[in-house]
Amino acid sequence: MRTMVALQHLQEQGFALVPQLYTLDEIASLLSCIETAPAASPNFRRSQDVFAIRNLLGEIPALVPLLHTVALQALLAELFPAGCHLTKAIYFDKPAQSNWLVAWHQDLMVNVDRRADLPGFGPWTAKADWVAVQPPVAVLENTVTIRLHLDECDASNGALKVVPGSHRHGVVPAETIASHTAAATVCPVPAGSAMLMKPLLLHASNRSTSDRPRRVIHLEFSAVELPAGLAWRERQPLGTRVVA
Ligand SMILES: O=C(O)CCC(=O)C(=O)O
Repeated sequence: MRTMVALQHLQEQGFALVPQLYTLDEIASLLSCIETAPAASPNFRRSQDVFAIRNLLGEIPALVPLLHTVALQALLAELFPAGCHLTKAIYFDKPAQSNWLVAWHQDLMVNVDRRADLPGFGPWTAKADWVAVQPPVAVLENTVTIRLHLDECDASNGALKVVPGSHRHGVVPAETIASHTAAATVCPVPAGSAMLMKPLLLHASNRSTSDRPRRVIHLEFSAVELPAGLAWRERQPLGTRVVA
């Protein structure tokens, strides 16, 4: 019932809170796994204002069994009754007093394994060995992001701000984004809880004015198979339903 209310809010507003998706013991295990991982790869980026790990599950495979709890599987089964897969995983910390702010945007790009000229796909970007592309809107509409909060998060330590319902406007031209943001709301999330989000939802976050960190595991799931010749760069079968 609790999940049904969250799913309805996700469909209508583009975001939803799922309280206590993970226990505090599970959160402690996830944090310990991240903190003890060797950090030599270029996918680890640490500065005074942000600590991020790209391709999180490729970099730290030991996180997979810790994340793939019965509660996560049950949530994914409700979100994607016919099954899904993970398409992207990032860890980021906005440390205490971080100056890192994120301007209003939608998450329009997905990471893929190569560049391929396909109808509806583009623009493309390539950085080092990473290729990203804006897929057709139907792909973005099928995607759900689960932001698992490892710390209590409120406006003071950079909680996400969102524009409710903005995911229903398709790709919003950059020059009109400002006309939507008067309706923004802040999304506080307790530790162990998750914020669900549609990638087309307009979102942003402020600098931290707090002495508390704001650590998040950001997971994207989709049921979409990309056209032949293109594959999700980080695809993992994490979302597949476990048949008893
Ligand atoms: O966590 C944040 O503060 C912003 C993250 C974000 O904008 C994103 O994941 O697209």
